[in-house]
Amino acid sequence: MNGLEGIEKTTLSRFILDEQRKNPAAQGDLTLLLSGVQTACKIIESCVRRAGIAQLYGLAGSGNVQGEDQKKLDILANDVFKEHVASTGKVCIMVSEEEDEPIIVDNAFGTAKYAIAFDPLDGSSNIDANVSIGTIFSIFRIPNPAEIKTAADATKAIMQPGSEMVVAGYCMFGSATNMVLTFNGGKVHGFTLDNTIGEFLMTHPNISIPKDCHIYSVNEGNLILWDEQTTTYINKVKNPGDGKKPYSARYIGSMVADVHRTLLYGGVFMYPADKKTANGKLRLLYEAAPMAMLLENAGGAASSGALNKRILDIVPSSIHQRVPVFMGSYNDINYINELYHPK
Ligand code: AHM
Ligand code: MG
Repeated sequence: MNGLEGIEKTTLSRFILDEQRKNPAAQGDLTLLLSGVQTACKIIESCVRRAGIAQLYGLAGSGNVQGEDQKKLDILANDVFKEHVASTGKVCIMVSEEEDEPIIVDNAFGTAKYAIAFDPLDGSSNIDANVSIGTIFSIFRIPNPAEIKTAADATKAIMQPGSEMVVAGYCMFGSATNMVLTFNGGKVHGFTLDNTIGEFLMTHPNISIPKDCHIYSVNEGNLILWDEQTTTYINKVKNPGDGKKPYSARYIGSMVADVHRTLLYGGVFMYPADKKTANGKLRLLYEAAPMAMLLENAGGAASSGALNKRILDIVPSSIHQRVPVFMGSYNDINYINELYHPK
């Protein structure tokens, strides 16, 4: 007995190093890149926690490419993420929700093996109310790093379907700070930031989503705009008939928080296409695809509904492309797919 029993020993850094050691050919580039991501998330968490005191709430007075108002924290998080990821020298291109054009890191052309897409602070509408928000990221491998010579080459290299992603993850700033990530084909692990030592510790190893669960999560204020299939599904879960218990509604309006709950408790999170938004609201490269990989690797499913594709199979046609999103417990997503595409 040395008094350390019961204290989790697996830090996020150690876990990532262990993953690197599984591949004898690995040269540590991804490890370094993830360490940049980790540092960025710790700094963003500190800014989020201090926002009220440091007068970081409110609008910055600008708008982003999606035509949405930018908050001061949106801009700060974007700057922090870019700085700490680009300085690793391991990415030649970054795509951010906050920037119209791809962010080109030309001093890493020819050598950087990776590309990253991110939403620096998702759930912006919740920032000023101190409701959970988070950072989402997806990392892709550059197919031929030596051939990247121009911005156009780098942009082409990141336009990959989610199924090619190397790592998907998010960091949620809630009552605690959780980093949840998965390597392609691997398990999903959750880490909690221990502020007393400044490290993420593994608290949720091998997350597995329940196959069924009675929770639905959607902005029901859009109901009159939905298509027949989405309407049928929601009516069914609210009125299952045969004396069955109706589902409970839970909607935070921060994808990170709604997906985090879905991973842990099960259920369905959705942002469908509707009569106003032909492809829904959520962006493929840095919202839908990374969350889809996390859900699938945890045993769930993620569908684009009417597009008749797994979200992970969609090849992006533009960096800010939107897609309809239905993700969560396997059996429910299967049922939604059957509604869209009856056999
Ligand atoms: P954001 O990236 O500008 O914050 O927008 C994305 C967010 C998601 O976190 C959330 O699921 C959705 O928008 C909520 O949208 P709505 O307010 O229409 O329900
Ligand atoms: Mg977002």
